[in-house]
Amino acid sequence: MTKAIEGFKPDFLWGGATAANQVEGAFDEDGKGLSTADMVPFIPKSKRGMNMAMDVTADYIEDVLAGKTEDVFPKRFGVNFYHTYKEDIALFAELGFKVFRLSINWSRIFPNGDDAQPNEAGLEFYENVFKELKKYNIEPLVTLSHYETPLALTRKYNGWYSREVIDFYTNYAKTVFTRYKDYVKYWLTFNEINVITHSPYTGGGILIDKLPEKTSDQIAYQAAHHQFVASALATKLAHEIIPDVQVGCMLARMQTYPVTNHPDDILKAQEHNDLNLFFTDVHAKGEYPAYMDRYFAENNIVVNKEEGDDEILKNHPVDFISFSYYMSISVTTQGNQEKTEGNLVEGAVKNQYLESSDWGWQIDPKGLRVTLRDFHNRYNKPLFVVENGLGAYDKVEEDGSIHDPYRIDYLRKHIEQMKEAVKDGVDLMGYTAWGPIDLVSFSTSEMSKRYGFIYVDQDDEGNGTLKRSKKDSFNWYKNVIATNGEEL
Ligand code: BGP
Repeated sequence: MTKAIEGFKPDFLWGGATAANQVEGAFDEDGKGLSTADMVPFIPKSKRGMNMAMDVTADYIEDVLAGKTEDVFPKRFGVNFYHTYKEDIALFAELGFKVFRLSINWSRIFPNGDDAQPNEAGLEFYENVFKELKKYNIEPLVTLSHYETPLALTRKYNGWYSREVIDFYTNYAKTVFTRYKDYVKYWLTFNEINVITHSPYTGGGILIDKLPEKTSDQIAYQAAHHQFVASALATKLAHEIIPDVQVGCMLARMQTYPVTNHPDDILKAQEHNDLNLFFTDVHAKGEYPAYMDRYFAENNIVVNKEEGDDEILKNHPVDFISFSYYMSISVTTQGNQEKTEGNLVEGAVKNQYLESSDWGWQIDPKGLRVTLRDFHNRYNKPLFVVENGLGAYDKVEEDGSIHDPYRIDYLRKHIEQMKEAVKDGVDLMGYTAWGPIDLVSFSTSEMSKRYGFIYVDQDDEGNGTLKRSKKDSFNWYKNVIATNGEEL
């Protein structure tokens, strides 16, 4: 008997994704402590590299705290979601969202990370947000840590490099699981956990200049181990505290292709993919994959594990796998190929078959299908695409309308490929487009790099009325959801 080829399941979770530090603002209100994200400045295009967070040093932080800099910190103002969440959620409901991904800003709950008691005002804020979502039957999908380590943990312990942070994180997880157990059944432990190897400050709140005798890789993999253990312990706690809970890990997926069919290129691409998938391998299979032994040995990396760690990882794998997908990467061993602009991966080169966004990210919808098929075969667990979208400049017409056919085109092509992957047999739970409402860019701190269906009137320096308005893509996505992806 042949099995019918179907589209998205009837209960497919359509929605959008945000992070507290990029939308909330109110960075010092109601008892919130500073987080690592609050220290990342906006620097005009002419003066900057790719990722501001990569340059954060211990001295810089002390200078900021002492008021010695004139830098602007766009993530501190976000788009005012802290005060406008009701209005914004009403717009998500109008879009027909089944799910809304947000993060809890850890420093709203534990201002210093290691406080004995949580901050009640912070707990109340998210409870109100969840109540508002419930009104519209929108499921929250909550990230516990989205580049928002409490700054005090960075200054006191050097962030996730210290093993002590595991306890603070699990205490925080236990606090929010207990408080929100009736509201939230989908959780993610760490956003883009692999980013720690590209930026230890972003992913782990770590100041590498404080550890001059260690390589960045040594620091990042040790800290990643602490996060793996913390993630497994949080998974365990969630399973104990919340009925029917589902906990996922979250990877910044870098689908990597070989540029040529030279066997060296094939191998190089495979190695790149392995280094990326290491993070999902540990979460899904509950153990370190053998290929990392060689990588660690050849790069003089020693990961210190404590007795019992392996058991914790083994006993508490994630229930599902989620990832962000924006672009694919190409690598080669053959000659000097033209490098891609503005992407985070060392050695990545241009793919002649792909176009790039205004920020140099190579747009590749079919790569999403490739990734989904690979993940399905490798893990055989439910998958969730929790970030995807096009960062673009938008123009407001005189009559206030915003025409964004480029965004519709990008999303349509990616959703089409997801549908193909589902027909290929992939078990896909849902899709949350990144930044359904315009927000502050993670990598550049720009407001003008926009992803939203909903426009926010605010510029890179924080000037504007903050008024929300619908772009053309708003009605397009609304119809996609209403037809469960039938009409694209
Ligand atoms: C991911 C992050 C998000 C985010 C998105 C888009 O890496 O999880 O926080 O913002 O990328 O990136 P950017 O904002 O740099 O365009």
